[in-house]
Amino acid sequence: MLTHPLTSQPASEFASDVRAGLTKPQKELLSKYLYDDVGSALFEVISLLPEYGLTRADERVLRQNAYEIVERLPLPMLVAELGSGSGRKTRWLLKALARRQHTAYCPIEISPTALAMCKRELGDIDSISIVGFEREYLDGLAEVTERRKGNQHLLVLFLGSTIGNFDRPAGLEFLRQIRRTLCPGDSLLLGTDLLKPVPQLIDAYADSLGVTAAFNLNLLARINRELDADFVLDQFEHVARFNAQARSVEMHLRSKRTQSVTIAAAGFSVKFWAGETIWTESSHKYSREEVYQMARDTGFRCEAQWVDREWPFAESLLVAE
Ligand code: AVJ
Repeated sequence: MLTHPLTSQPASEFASDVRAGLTKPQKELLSKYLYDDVGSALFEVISLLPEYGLTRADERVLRQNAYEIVERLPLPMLVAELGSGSGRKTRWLLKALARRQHTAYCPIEISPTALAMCKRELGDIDSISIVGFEREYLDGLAEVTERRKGNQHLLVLFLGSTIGNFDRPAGLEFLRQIRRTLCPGDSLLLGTDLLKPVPQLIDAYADSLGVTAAFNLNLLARINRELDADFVLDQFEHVARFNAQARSVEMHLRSKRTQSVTIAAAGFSVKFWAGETIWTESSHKYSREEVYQMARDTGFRCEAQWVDREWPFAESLLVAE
């Protein structure tokens, strides 16, 4: 609820997004803002936790099937990656590709820190040249397609089940937008976390060490740091819940009591009731068949799928029709 009139214009897109999100009936903050330097570092730790098998499964499927995946791709090929993160799991694919051709690899990443990390992590692979793009996904992808030479095919990597942060309609729309930037015969390697028992899903997003809680609360700390706000962190608690209808795990921050917070650099104050939550992220979970259907619905054909047995996670090769 808005309790004070606007005192100044929002200074930045972050400020205006925070204001828009916290004035909705279900308060929300966009999950992309979880990934400042602190948040990105905390996510790296999450990916090491026993309860959170997603990232390790992703890397394992890619490592174990890298040659088979690469064999299916038409050469010569230019590789773009949406949200490279640290770049660790991409290493196996690039090494397999490098045996077949000299490859230009274009990570697209809004975080300059992640981009630098990725270049450091992958810079040592022979026959790979890295050209980073500090851009939003679709803007970066449009720029990469402009660099494509005559007969080069494009391979887009969208790993880590990042698509799961979109709700289902938005995920489909995003795949359509990717498809529009591609030519027939180009491909998209899509990583999706698969449905699993609810207690296992909840543990993955409410780990016993509290790292995911810190990752979530860091969003409030970030607003304090960057927007001169006065969130008292221990007056909020991390909540992970399964939304059965959406088939997603939702993260929220729950206000422990009635309180008011001022976000000075965004020019507003906001009231919370005891128990009221801010929704900060959804991670949608899929079935193998659903990915085939999503491909068909968005102008692709799912040509092959590889699944990790330890932690159900699928890598799907979508070819643009
Ligand atoms: C990196 C977006 C796939 O949704 O599982 C991890 C982020 N959030 N723990 C996910 C995350 C909480 C993660 N993605």
